[in-house]
Amino acid sequence: MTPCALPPHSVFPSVPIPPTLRLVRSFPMKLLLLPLVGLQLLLSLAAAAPATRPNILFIFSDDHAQHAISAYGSKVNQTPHLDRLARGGARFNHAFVTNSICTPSRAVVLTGKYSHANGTPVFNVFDGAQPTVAKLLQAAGYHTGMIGKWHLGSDPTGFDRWIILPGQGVYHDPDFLTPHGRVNLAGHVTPLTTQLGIEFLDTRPRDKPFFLMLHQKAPHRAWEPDAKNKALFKDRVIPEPSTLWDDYATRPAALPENRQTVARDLTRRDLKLEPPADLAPGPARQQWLGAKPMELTVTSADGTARTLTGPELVKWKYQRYMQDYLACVQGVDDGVGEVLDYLDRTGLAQNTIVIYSSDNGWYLGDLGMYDKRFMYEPGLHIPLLARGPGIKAGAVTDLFALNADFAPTFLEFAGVKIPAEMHGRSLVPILRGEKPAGWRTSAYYRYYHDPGHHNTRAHYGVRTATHKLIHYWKKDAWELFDLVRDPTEQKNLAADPAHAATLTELKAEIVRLQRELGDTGQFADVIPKDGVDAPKNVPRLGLKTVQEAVAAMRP
Ligand SMILES: [Ca+2]
Repeated sequence: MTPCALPPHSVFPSVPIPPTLRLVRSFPMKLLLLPLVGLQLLLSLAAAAPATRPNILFIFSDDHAQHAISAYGSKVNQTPHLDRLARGGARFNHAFVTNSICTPSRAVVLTGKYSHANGTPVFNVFDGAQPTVAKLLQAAGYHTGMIGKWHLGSDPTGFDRWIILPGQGVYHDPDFLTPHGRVNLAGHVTPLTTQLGIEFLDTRPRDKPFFLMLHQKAPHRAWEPDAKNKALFKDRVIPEPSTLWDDYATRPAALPENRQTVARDLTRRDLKLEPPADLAPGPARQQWLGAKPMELTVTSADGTARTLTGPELVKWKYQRYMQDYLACVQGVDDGVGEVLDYLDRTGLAQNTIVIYSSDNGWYLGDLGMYDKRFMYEPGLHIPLLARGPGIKAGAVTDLFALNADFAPTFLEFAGVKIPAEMHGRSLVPILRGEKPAGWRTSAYYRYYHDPGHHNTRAHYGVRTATHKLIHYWKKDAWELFDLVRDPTEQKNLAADPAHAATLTELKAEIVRLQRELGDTGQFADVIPKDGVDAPKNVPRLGLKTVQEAVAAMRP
């Protein structure tokens, strides 16, 4: 099936009529010629869209831990639809983010370049004038779309149609920005984003392959699932990770001062505690919700009240956090299922590459934390699943992928030349089941947002198949881990003479990678100002249906 193949129920209204055909249609004998026109149109469509160019559907979520997907062996949840994607395609065990936070990651995905080269190392506004994969695919004849969480501050460029959440967006009855202004949609953001994606596909021009970036907000903090999934997870008891009680004793450089711990840093808002009835909306109520309770009275199902402190309270907080987080993940998984069903139903599945990933890693209570940022394994790893024409079903690889590889991968699928300045490499050969010669055996990472929202210290580092070296450069503190013997990174070996050779070798590897990537410390000392959450002064277009919202996506 070609990209322009039509589902049985399709009609032609969105296909533009070339000027020559419009002349033919104005001829007095037009009624007699109409069947011919239809034939010519079909022939011209077939010529415009060769069968070799697949559609590309990139489904992206926000803060979805790799280890919260059952295809990756999750111990905490089941994700049947993502598993279906994994079974029908390829799974990367070691897909890494290059800077584990929202905005920078999205800039890397669009440009194929590390933060120091794309200019967005923190939450600063992305320069949309630079080349992006969307622009390249659009220029190559793809119909390009961007739906959902964007979080880059500037308006999307390179998209034929776009509808994005303002800043972080909200979970319930969200506003979206379109080229014409701000629209409001009723309902929960996750199913709404899915429906917008399906409506986009349904109304796409049939004479072009499509490239759609379908970006879910979930499961980002403050983890507000829809009612169905909230009820599903309300009483679940989630297993605790082995490192929930990590005291950081062997890693004093940066971990002890982090403010993203389950024990101390979850707020009443995070824990969905109800403010006192007499606390009217306003600053006092916000302050109440933002407080971090260290003692809490909870009521059990049998009606008995208990006051929790210490480890008992930490256990309770972990359960509350994880129940809502996983319920949000379930919404994302449901949406993946709906989109896969749509592709199957319309026959699009045969010529559509579907890729699933998330913008950064995530701590499921691992090392005592929630959130991302740190280069430890849960923060560094991201999900990466892909299926479609040319992708080997059931393939599982340990080869290292980076989020900087996504853009080159999309381009190779589309038959578009990959710009030399992109840092990433195309994953297409690996997806075919090959092991490309000279594939990377180390991965470079750099995080800048210090102190940021969670007092996370800036660091860079390298990961190999067996080791990781992290440098907190503002403190000149090094952490070396043996990932084979110590996969949860509990023991820093940097000062251990027995590992001095490895330390020297990995320091040299960091220098080599920084040179190769052109990282000369562009944002090492001074980081740009945050700006992606600034309010937008655009017309308010009011409450819209999904169909009306998609109609407003065209510039
Ligand atoms: Ca994120």
